[in-house]
Amino acid sequence: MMSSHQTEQDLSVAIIEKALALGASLAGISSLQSIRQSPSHLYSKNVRWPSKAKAVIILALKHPSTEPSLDWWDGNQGTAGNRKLISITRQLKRWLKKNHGIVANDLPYYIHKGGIFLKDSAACAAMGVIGKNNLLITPVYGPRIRLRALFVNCTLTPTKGSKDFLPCENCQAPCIEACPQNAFESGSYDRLLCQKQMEHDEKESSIAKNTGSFYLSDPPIKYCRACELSCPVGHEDKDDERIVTE
Ligand code: B12
Repeated sequence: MMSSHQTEQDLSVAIIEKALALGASLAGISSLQSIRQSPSHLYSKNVRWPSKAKAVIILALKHPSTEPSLDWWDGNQGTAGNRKLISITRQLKRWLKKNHGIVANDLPYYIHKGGIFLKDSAACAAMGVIGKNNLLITPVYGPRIRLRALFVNCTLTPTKGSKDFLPCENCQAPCIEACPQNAFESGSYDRLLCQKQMEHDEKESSIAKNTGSFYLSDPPIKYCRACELSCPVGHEDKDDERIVTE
């Protein structure tokens, strides 16, 4: 557990620094209470909350357009980007236990397997805001990041971001125009239309194989990223930037 001379804030800063040192592009912390109150968690009652969980650490990995293969779905733990995130969360989990006696649970991607809604969680940790494209937009990488999270059994100091970050306010929203299915035509995101595109992408990738399953996919599925890659926010090659706790 926390040593007597280490404050909760010191520990929280140390955790963020460790996550970045392990290869996360961004890291944030939120209380479980804030995440429970976020729109997707209020809307869906299917999330399983471990009884001892008190805070959530959220990690982001940049997925720049220059490295498209990070996002290709081959079914082996999803994508190469997700494998990297899994590796970082596992190392962070071991470090938390060994150095601080903190028990952490690495959360799965899907809600029905015990995961949480990651965009809402990252927004609660002030890592970015939900944009017109319905994605988490971060100041440094725009929406071109992927997320993963850990529950921990102790309270931590939530990360804070700038309240002035309003990336969609004066934007002409090229994301809306870019969608091949016009999923934003009604003024908000239409999940069914987006899913139609995903099914199209799966068929495209499965032409050369016949496994009968999309979960192990060779060649990999190259899911549409139009609403993400058209977003002008953030820079592809900018150095990693940390979020500070106050
Ligand atoms: C199921 C799922 C899908 C489904 C359905 C998506 C949906 N939005 O319903 C399909 C397959 C269609 C899909 C598509 C895509 N997905 Co997806 N998907 C998920 C998954 C597993 C759960 C999302 C979900 O069901 N949300 C619940 C629904 C009801 O809510 P929602 O549409 O997200 O809208 C909520 C938020 O916007 C929130 N909200 C709005 N304003 C605010 C403000 C604040 C302050 C807060 C806190 C919340 C908030 O309230 C809304 C209603 O609940 C997550 C991973 C995870 N565990 O979270 C990834 C995830 C959201 N997907 C992701 C991505 C990248 C994509 C795609 C670009 C495809 C791709 N190449 O990967 C598209 C983009 C779609 C889009 N523009 O939204 C990333 C998002 C990264 C980011 N920068 O935000 C995630 C987090 C996965 C990851 N690996 O990191 N996805």
